[in-house]
Amino acid sequence: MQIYKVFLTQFNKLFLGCLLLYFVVQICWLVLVYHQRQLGLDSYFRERSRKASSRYDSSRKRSLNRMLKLSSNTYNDELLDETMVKTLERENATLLMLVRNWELPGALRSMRSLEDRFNKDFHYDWTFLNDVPFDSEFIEATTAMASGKTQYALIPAEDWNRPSWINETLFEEVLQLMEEKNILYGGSKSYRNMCRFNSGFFFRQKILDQYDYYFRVEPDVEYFCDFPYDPFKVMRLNNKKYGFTITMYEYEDTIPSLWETVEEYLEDTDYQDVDMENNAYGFVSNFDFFGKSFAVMDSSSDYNLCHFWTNFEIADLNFFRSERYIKFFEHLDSKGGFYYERWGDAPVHSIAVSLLLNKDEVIHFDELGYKHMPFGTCPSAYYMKLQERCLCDSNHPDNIDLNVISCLRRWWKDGSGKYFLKHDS
Ligand SMILES: Nc1nc2c(ncn2[C@@H]2O[C@H](COP(=O)(O)OP(=O)(O)OP(=O)(O)O)[C@@H](O)[C@H]2O)c(=O)[nH]1
Ligand SMILES: *[C@@H]1O[C@H](CO)[C@@H](O)[C@H](O)[C@H]1NC(C)=O
Ligand SMILES: *[C@@H]1O[C@H](CO)[C@@H](O)[C@H](O)[C@H]1NC(C)=O
Ligand SMILES: [Mg+2]
Repeated sequence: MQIYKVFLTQFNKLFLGCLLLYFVVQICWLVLVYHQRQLGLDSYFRERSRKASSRYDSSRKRSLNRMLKLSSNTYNDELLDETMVKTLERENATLLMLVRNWELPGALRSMRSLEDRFNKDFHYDWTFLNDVPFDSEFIEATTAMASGKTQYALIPAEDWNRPSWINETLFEEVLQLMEEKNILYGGSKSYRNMCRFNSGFFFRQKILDQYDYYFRVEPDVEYFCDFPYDPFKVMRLNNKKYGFTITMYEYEDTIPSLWETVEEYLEDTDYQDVDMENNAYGFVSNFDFFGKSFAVMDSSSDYNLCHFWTNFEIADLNFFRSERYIKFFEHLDSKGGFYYERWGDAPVHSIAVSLLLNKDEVIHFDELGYKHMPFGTCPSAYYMKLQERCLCDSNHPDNIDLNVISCLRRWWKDGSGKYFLKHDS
């Protein structure tokens, strides 16, 4: 009996010992396997990480690798050809800023950005316009900031002020009404002068007679990337008359009767100046759904409210100087809508461009990142952004291009658009 008990406890001990040993071995095994796997994963990720971090070396060392093919979201690869890139010979052109003295800090910021990104290599003239004389501080600081010649001109009062035939009683009523309706700049008199000036008079300033092209610059804008080319040269060599970077819908409240005035102009002139076959009429008049997004703006006219954002504008002065543009402007001006409503130069330029030009004479500068509060555009081509030292995020919500309020996809479709969209639908 005794022996039997001893045997049993001994057996139990042995059994428990074995069990313990088994578990210990098992755990060690698991730890070992897990550790091995970790080691494997670590080296896997280390390798991945090493690859990723050296993946773009070739484009970083861009001076060693000029032949690199840039991926681009442009639809005209020739723009990035060597001949178009950085030929330093200047075109007949000026950088142009309408600006007030007190906007000096913003003017300097814009100048610094454009000089760094483009003009430091070219030294194009800067032309400044103002409805009052520029003060010496403004002249001194902007001249110091410019890499090219600077010149300053005073706008003649008759090109700036409200014409005497505007009904002052009606005008004051309208101002108050629009102010109450909280329409952007609805209560501002000077803003209206500015819009009318930019629509019908800037290109008639004597100081611009000596140029063919201008590049409009506003205070407090930013250019996100190095310019891969001289846009003026691109314009001339490709026979472009108007260039833009951002396009979007306009607030209808500012232009209730603009479109009917345009239609009246078309009838009055018997469509003689417009080539409905080849112009971009569809860009401003099509309402069809496009892609997944809807037009966010409701329009009560046949104008879909699309316009080029004119705070950025590179264009041929001869287009605006042309008889047909002047006729178009005078017709609009005679209705008083610049004052009785608040017609902006953006819809006015855009409608004129879409009617009077061939759509292939308009260029979307796809590669030029640009920001004017509150919107910007950033090239989506990854390698191009590296190459052109872009400081922007194409996936950021501020990037307007694929936003519902942008008209860019309409431009691709109804303007001189993306090739595959024009031909595959
Ligand atoms: N000389 C002068 N320039 C003006 C006047 N009003 C506007 N400008 C300029 O005209 C351009 C457009 O005016 P902005 O005030 O920028 O108008 P906006 O771009 O529609 O609106 P924000 O930039 O959002 O204020 C800018 O270059 C201004 O400096 C003015 O009364 N006199
Ligand atoms: C000016 O507008 C007011 C208000 O609409 C109107 O009563 C007046 O007759 C107009 N004057 C002229 C000369 O048209
Ligand atoms: C530049 O363009 C203007 C306006 O078209 C013209 O008068 C002038 O002669 C041109 N200058 C040069 C150097 O071609
Ligand atoms: Mg502005």
